[in-house]
Amino acid sequence: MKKEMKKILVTGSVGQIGSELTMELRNRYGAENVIATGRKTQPSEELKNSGPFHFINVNDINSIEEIVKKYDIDTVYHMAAILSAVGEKNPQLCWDVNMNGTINLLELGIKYEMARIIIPSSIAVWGAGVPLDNTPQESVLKPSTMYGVTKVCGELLCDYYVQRFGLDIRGLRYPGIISYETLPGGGTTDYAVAIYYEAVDKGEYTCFVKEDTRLPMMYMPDAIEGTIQLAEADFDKLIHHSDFNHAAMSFSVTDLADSIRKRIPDFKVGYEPDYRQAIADSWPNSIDDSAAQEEWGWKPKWDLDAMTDDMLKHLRERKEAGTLYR
Ligand code: AKB
Repeated sequence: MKKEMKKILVTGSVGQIGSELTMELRNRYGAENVIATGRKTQPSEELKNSGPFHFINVNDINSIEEIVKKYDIDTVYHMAAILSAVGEKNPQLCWDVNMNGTINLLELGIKYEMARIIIPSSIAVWGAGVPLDNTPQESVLKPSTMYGVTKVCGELLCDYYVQRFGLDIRGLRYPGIISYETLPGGGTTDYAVAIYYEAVDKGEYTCFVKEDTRLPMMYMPDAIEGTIQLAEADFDKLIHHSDFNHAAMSFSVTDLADSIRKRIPDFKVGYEPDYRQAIADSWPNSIDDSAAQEEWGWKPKWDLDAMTDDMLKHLRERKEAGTLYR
């Protein structure tokens, strides 16, 4: 029988996705029922004042367990992770946070008989040996980054806990996520967010990957909707669990710059590729998410031009208010 999700813990709630996901979960399930947590970064006033917030360290199982017991947590959205670019600067930290954080939550999931645990994966699971266009759900997983290694291990670990212990765990492979509320922290796809901020702020941007770099991307409202939709899907209809390809759009930096230039004609982009180019080159151009469509009805709403209109509208408002970078 499907267990109810009544008290939700969000790890990484101060991060790019976690901050918006927490606010949406509070809207849907009630602010007092969504416990936001972070490691060190101060939460925004909105996050702090709209419901419970605590500092925890996902590597320290006791610090998570304290919150699980205090609030009688039955559902976890585990958003805390070290992303690809920071992970390449500090691979051991990446392994430590991503793997130990994950297994700690899975163990608490068993101990407290949790209803559901949502643990995102990423397009970083791929590396050499896959078709770069429309990469299939079932494909060789040979990542070339530590972040990718932890995401492949995380998917396998979650599926093991589903089969071995009957835990209800779900996860999706996020593409690059673009948003205007909270800046991303240390990923390779961060250029697709920075370009909008710099277009509004300075009218020019120097990109750290080449103009023909093409990656799967998604606008934040789709990412939030998809994540909650998967969490609420009927478990009996799921064939996959922790590794759903999750797609919306795919574009090169040139396509992105052109979309901005339609609205800011003088916008200039320069290119100075760095170590992140090799990471981007190891990932697919686009991915096939038919399993997500078939098993839980996934359908994105946002395309590149609609996203550009919305991003520029919000960032211009913020610039006028003097809070562009907050
Ligand atoms: C990153 O670039 O590391 C992340 C991701 C694609 O998972 N945004």
